[in-house]
Amino acid sequence: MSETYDSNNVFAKILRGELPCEKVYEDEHTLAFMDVMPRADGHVLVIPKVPARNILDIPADALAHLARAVQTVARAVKAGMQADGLTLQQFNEPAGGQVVFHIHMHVLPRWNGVALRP
Ligand code: DGP
Repeated sequence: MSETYDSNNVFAKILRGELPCEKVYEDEHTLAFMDVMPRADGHVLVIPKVPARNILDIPADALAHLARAVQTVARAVKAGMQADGLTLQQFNEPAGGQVVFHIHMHVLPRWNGVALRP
């Protein structure tokens, strides 16, 4: 069963303007900003503006908006970082590696022969 949404998570605070972020993209439904612990140069996080903990509870329309924004950001990151490719990652619940409990997609530019930082 999915857990409930906690509006005190750091990404909710970023959305409310209570914490700063390095914004790279925003539209009516989504926000994208630089990850503070980047595992690659140009590591961006994309989040929906609606409160959703992870893939288990996000409404379908918000997921569709998120997917569209991820594609927009991925294209911009690949071009802007002159990357050879991209890795998308999204973690769900502590057992799945999730640390911040507002759904987010990692957009990681990749270069041939270059590993992600741990
Ligand atoms: P995870 O839930 O496992 O996807 O990890 C959370 C990610 O969010 C991790 O890559 C670090 C990043 N992060 C955590 N706190 C902040 C913050 O306050 N600001 C930003 N920009 N990123 C954060």
